[in-house]
Amino acid sequence: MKRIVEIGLISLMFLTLGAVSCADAKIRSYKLQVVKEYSHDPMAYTQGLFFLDGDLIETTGQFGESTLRKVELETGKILKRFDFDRKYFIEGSVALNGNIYILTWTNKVVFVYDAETWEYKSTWRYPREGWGLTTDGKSLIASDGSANLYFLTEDFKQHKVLNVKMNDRPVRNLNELEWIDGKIWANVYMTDMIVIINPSSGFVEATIDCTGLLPRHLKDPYTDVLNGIAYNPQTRKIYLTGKYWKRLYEVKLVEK
Ligand SMILES: [Ca+2]
Repeated sequence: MKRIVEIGLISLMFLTLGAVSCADAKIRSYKLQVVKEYSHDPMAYTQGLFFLDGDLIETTGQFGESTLRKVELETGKILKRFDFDRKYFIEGSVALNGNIYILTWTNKVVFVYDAETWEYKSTWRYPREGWGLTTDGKSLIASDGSANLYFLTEDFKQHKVLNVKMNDRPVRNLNELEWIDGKIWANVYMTDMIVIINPSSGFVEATIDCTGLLPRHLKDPYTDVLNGIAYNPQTRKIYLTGKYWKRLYEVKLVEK
């Protein structure tokens, strides 16, 4: 009898666990509606994209091509540009509390610049590869190409690791990030998919199919993957682009 009760309890535990792990079962599917298109520098290997007080800020990667730039949205013109030493491969970036934080891919350092003047402030050691970076307004949130997101203080002390899952499976290759209305949006490297992640549970709540966003006639042999999500909280508009893309798009989500 005791054994039956135990088995019953164990079954109940599994059922409960199952119920929790299936909390992401209803994953919404979106496609894109392009609202407006803008020029984007086809020499920009986009790694970080965000708005700071209405200005579009971008960081670009590759050794010898790594930059921090302020871009005029309407024209794609580079209004301000800082070139990094060719030994650095720059990755994701974000602004928080008056600073711009910039990851490097494999250099194992993070740079901090004054958000207004771009005056250099500090370099921090960083233990892992840098990929994407965003913020919830309190923590820096970084990806490293795995299925983990790392929550960090402004002096790069890690205080939380979020495992991102979809249908109980880890979502690897999380790349450029953006915090939009309490959720984390992430490019998934080498795909046309963006996932919308619950920052508490790590569950993917929705996927966005971005297939065909950049039309074939705007592609050339250098055109690389979809990467770069920026949200302007002042206008509540969302922008997407890709590495070496000739266009940047304002988009809206449409339920599939
Ligand atoms: Ca971003």
